[in-house]
Amino acid sequence: MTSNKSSLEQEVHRLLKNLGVPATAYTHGELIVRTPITGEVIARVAKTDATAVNDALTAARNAFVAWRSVPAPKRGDLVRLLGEELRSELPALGRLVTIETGKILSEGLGEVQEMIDICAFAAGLSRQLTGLTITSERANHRMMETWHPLGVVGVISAFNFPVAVWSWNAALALVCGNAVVWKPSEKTPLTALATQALFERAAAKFGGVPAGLSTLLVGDGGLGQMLVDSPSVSLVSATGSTAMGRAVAPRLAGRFARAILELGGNNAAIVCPSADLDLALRAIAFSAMGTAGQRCTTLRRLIVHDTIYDNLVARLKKVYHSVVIGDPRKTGTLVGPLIDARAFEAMQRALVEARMAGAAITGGERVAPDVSSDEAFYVRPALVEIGSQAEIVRRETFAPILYVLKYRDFEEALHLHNDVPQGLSSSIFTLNMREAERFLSASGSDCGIANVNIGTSGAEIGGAFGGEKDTGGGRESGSDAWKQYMRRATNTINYGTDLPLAQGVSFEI
Ligand code: UN1
Repeated sequence: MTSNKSSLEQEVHRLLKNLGVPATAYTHGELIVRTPITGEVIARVAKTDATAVNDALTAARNAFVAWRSVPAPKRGDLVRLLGEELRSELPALGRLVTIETGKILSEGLGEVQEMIDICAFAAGLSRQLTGLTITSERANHRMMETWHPLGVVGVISAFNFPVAVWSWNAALALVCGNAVVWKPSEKTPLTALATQALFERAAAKFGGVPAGLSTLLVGDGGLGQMLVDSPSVSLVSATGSTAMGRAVAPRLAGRFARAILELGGNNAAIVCPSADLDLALRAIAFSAMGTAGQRCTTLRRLIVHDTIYDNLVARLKKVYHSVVIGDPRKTGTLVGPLIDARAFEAMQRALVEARMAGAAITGGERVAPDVSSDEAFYVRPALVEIGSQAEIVRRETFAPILYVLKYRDFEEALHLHNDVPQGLSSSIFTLNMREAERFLSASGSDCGIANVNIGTSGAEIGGAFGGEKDTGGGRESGSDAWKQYMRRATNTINYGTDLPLAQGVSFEI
């Protein structure tokens, strides 16, 4: 049996075993997992059935009731321990991220680093869940607000950041006193199983963690729907397409549950005449081609001033021709495979549509390095010069396509920039402070993330992460995103002997 396994499958099983995942979870299940590196099957994962989902939700609710009374800094200790487990298993989990998603090794490791960082952030935060005190209009009264744990938090995550997105939500949710139920992408259940095993190790070291505090549901979108519709779940944080968000949001609203939606991006950068082009070139290359264009923050539109257009585009073409595409495990590779055949087909359809809209395209073809197969899709990132913001440019295609547009006047650039349905991340490359400040102002970029002289992708965990318009409006990770995982109580305390009423109302009995 073992001898029939491919070397990748063997490696995956070894990694999972070392990370503490029982073999029964990945050898005999009905969910077939392939690596995008070669397209071969690397695991068969057991799906969670409906009864087990209901059991997990009941256990999570009970766990929440116990966990909310544990002092927050103590809860922070659990997350600190999780961070330590992640730190000690960074190489193994990072490699598993690479094998399961196809992102290059330094990005696989970077994803786990992002998890470690958010655990550190959340552990510190556990001593800073602070509310305001507010002056009262009444004598001998005091007002304040208190932040209480919320309930069960559902996390629905996508394949491209299969574990970091869970950690942004879970680390905060746990220190805020909540239980977490996680439905990862069915394309990436292995890294989720490994992360759950590391959580359980941390929980065992902590001791006395209520059963069901953090659980994993493996399966298709039906399980996500159960989370969305369950009255036990107070908040759902969902990452994925705008179409998914449109389906989820009204159902949550219908039962007055909270939503954090992190949906599609159509991120642009404006390159101004004064830009440092060497710096801009590197930033554009990473943002547009990195992760094979499969980040929600991927740079998808470049808006270039006509005086530097020819120079910049010529330099970009060289980079697009020479970028190393191939096995993401190999040092030197910068672009790995697309996640699957559907992603490849969507990319090709978008390129056909762009060509029909009059675009000139460099790249986009399938390249066949040694690892290529019928189930492994490597493409040269596409640079698409296009005269206007045609319909195809306004849609998010989750692939490495960079549409390049020309502008003459700064107002025109800002207009093009904001004239798309999505509003996640944005950048400006300029050394002109008026342009930079205008871009960051109320009449500048309309995105949740606006950067100067860095690319659109690769945000740090310390800031709030998310975007506006069709991106869904949610904020995760740093800053005060934690407040969404708690409920706020406003308290008024009378320490006097009279009962003055607010607004001067008189009510004598
Ligand atoms: C995503 O693609 O869903 O800013 C998240 C970034 C990463 C997160 C991307 N920190 O590119």
